[in-house]
Amino acid sequence: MAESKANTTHAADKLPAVGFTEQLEPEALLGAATDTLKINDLGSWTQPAPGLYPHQWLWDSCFVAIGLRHIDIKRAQQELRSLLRGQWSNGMLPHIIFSDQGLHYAGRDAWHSERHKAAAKKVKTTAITQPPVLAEAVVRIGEILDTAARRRWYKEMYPALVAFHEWLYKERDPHNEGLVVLMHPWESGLDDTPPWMVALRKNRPWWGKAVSGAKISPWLENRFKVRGNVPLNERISIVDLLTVLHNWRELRRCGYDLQRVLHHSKVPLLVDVAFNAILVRANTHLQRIAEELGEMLPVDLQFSMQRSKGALRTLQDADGMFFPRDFRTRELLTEPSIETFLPLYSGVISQESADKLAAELQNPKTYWLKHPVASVPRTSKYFAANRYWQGPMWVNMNWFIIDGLRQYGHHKVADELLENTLRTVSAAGMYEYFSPIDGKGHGGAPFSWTAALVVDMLQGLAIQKVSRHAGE
Ligand code: 2M8
Repeated sequence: MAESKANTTHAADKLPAVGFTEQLEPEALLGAATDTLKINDLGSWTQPAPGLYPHQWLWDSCFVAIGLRHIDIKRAQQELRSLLRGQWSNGMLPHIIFSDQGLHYAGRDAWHSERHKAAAKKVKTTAITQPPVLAEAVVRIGEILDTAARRRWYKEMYPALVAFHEWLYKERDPHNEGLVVLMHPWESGLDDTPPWMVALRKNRPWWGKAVSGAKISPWLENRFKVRGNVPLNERISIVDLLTVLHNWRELRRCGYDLQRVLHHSKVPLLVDVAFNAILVRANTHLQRIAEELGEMLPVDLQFSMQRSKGALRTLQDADGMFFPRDFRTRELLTEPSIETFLPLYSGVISQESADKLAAELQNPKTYWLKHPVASVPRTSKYFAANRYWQGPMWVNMNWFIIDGLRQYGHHKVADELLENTLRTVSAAGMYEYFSPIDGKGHGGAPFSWTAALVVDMLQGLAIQKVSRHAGE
């Protein structure tokens, strides 16, 4: 207990000052967000949070670039360029590029990526990926460049994007369904979200229960440094963590090859909702980039992209909610989570589906708590207000949902969510995640994607005010 108290103070000490009031003070908030991005800037890329996440993560850097473009467009471009250092020759963009400094339990030497012939040569990386937000970040930067600079920018990023999207379909869509399959919860980015935990627990190693004994756990927790400075009850439990690590070991044994994993391991393989919804939207962006460059996307890729649009609907149940699917059994994993709302962002579901999602989103008993959106509904047995991906509000999820709501004309809810998110961060500071009940910040701090997306949302707020004013 004493440890978590001390650690909370330590994290808060590092936070750039904000108003820390319930009032939204845009200038103070912008200042704190900008300071955070500076503190976490390691030259050509940005660490998610000091201590806890000392390396470069794939989707974190994309979010960082989306915010940074408003502050320093060249540095934002650099953030994305630095991601390409890690790209494998088969097109895969790894979920982490390791720095030489700092420890993380997904340790840099344990992946044995270098044994893979396609692995990046100059940097150490993991051998799995993360949600494909890159095309979104490239286009958001493109939006504020003049035409000539945008074309140059698109031309530079286009080959890497095409290679990444081609890899996703070639490697991870073996049945040509238009949906890609994930081999590990870290690929989803929503690490210990209930559907993944349910699936993983089915593949818990025989020794899994034994290590839940109280005596061995503190040693293990220390060994893996999984929680950094964050209170223990806010992170994944040690038993679940060991199961995650066990599944990672299985992947390593199979050389991270989907076919081998399918035939030689029981590792859960999930067709994830959020990942695929993000991919569908990324495809739309990639298409737009290709058109602007006058390029033809590879034909196979075009077919896959087209298939994806309709395929997303196969993850929907009779009530209109979306769930990940077990790749082997084809059954939906009906444990509810925030993933259900990501198809709004994809932009390819029907208006009727979108309206159903918007209604569920605003349910005050489930997701729309005082500080929405809860990452797991309050009615779920997994709900824990402060445990990461099992209840807290995350700024990146809100950012996707706001965008999606606007695509389907739900501007009032989108406006409300935007203001509520900014007010929550303004009161709490630049934390990794926030209790949806009392708005307090938790996890790593100061946290980069919170800061970057706050910068982007503040722009959105300004635009919203201007257009409201014009409409009056
Ligand atoms: C969390 O994931 C890492 C492993 O990749 C961890 O739990 O240590 C997730 O929230 C993930 O989405 C995020 O990219 C990463 C860094 O912020 O942290």
